[in-house]
Amino acid sequence: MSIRTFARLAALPAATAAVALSFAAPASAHVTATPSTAAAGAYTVVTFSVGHGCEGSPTTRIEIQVPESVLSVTPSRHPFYDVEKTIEQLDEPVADAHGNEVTERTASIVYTATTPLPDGQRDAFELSFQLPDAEGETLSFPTIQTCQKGETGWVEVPADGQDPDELESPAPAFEIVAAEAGGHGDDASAEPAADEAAEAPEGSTDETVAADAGDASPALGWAGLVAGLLGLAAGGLALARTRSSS
Ligand SMILES: [Cu+2]
Repeated sequence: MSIRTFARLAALPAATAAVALSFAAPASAHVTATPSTAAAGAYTVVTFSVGHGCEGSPTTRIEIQVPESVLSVTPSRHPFYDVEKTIEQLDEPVADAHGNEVTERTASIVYTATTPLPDGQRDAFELSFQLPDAEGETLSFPTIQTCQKGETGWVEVPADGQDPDELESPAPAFEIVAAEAGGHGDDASAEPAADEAAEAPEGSTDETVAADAGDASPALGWAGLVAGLLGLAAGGLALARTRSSS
């Protein structure tokens, strides 16, 4: 009797420690969103990882809701899921990055498993899209995880100033950061659209930055060498002319 009581008392701190540990590192087990880049205006691929089922039950369906400031999303295909896009009409048409009128947007992406994802194995889902030009904005993707038994809504969004780690089932989210100097230049070369002309001052700044960057300097080096050789040739020519005239 007294031994059993002692065993219970001894087990208590261990149990408390285990609980504390599970609260300390919840993020790894939740549904998380990891962008390839979070730079404002950049094209990104966001990887959503699902770390476990619903209290032990295998996952059969994942629905990712797209935040309103993102218009169009392209999901990567997935061998174990049927992938479906849900489209919704916009209340008012908006102009996209190329000045085209857009009347609808991707509201959500739904992955339906052809083979359920066992609990204890992770899976990853990729969405490709252009980030809004909104440095400092947090993009939240409320996600519904449906399992053979039960469902988890990863839909909680932290209130102002609240630590997202305090939430029991936070929506996968990330914050948009400042635009990259080189990133915009890359986009410009890939898509020489009409809107680039309107952004001429910004574009010229990017070129200045690119000229200072390491990969541009070999070309500048060659240009300098060619210019130097031309100057030398011109000088030689002038010298020859001077000599022949004298
Ligand atoms: Cu979790």
